[in-house]
Amino acid sequence: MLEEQMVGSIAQRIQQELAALSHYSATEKGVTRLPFTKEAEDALVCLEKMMKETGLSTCRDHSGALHGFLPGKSEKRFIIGSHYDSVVEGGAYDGIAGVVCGIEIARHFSTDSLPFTLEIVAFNDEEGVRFGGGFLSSKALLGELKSEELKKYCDADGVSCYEAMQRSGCDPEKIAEDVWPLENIAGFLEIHIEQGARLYQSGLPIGLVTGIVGMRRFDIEITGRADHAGTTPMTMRADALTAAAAFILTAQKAAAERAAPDVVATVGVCEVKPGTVNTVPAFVHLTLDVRSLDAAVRDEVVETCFDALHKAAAANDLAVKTQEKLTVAPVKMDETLMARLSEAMTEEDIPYMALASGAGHDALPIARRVPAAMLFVPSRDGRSHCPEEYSEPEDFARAVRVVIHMLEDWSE
Ligand code: HGY
Ligand code: MN
Ligand code: MN
Repeated sequence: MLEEQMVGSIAQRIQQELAALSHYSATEKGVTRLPFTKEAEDALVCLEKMMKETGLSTCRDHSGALHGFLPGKSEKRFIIGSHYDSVVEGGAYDGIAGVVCGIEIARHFSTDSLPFTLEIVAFNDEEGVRFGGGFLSSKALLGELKSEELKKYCDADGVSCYEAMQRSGCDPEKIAEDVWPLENIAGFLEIHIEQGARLYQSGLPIGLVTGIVGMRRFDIEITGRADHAGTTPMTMRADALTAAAAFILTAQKAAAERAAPDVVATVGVCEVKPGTVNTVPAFVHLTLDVRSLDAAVRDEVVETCFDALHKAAAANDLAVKTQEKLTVAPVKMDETLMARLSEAMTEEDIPYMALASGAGHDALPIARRVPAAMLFVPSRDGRSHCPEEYSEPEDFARAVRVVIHMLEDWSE
């Protein structure tokens, strides 16, 4: 059991470290730390230094993830981690706070004090914001990524993930060398901000995650014809934005009418070309992100969206090209790990609530392959993926305290 004073110093250190890490950003407003960029590299160097100062041996893998190891009494591994990349103008806590908490947990133990090797991981490109996929490191470590695929994912400048990896000194042809020994993993744990308002509104300091939504993400290109806005009659247009508008409104309606908080659909990107006030839109690039705890419901919403798109395209003489960038099934978290965490919270007299995650996390692909659990800390006003994102350092320290308690009590 950690004394209050110790928890206070953990909270203070976490706050200082996250403040320092938030400066590794391409934007003044919020945090922008996209994969294989200078700011990502600078953050990784800082995390590497923190790991080494905590007594961990460190190494990087070919996906750009950083690993810290504390040897234990067996070759079995217990892995704690989260991602260090961010969205554009996001917050200072999403992902990277889970890495800092992992390092704090490791700091509490010494070599050979635990029944397994403790591995702390900073995953790369969980968000998929730059190249459109997501879960790059976690899928690579699970052996679920082929280097060929990385050539298909390109950023707005047409740079593929494959090329960006090479430019930053990673070798995409070697990602298969990094695959975890899955049969040797005792468990995976991710501490993360909730990024929603349920926990914050409950007033409770910790959330025990029961499951994570399944996701499907698409890139959509609609091609019509550029024409003069003044001289082209409405009946003679091939206006790409009309089909985009039908698609966007259908996505919003198809998810909202399910009236379930886990069923969501988002068109986050809408680029119109040539994008001038007096030209009929010739081209629109959209993205679609659909989620649900129920894969069948998720798929129904996707189908409804594309039915509407193809109907509008046919009625307006438009061509449609779609690429599915991410398909990941919903998962339930591991009951045994959840029970261990629940016991630790009871013994530490920390109240908590059980809830599902509407956000995706590296635990999402991982939980399908190894026993995985997540602890949430509240996001102030439920805000995330924006500069307003904030969580209390004391809440992170409580989550660290729970995991330390669980690991100290761990007997096979
Ligand atoms: O999109 C998500 O839910 C996560 O932030 N990657
Ligand atoms: Mn995120
Ligand atoms: Mn995240």
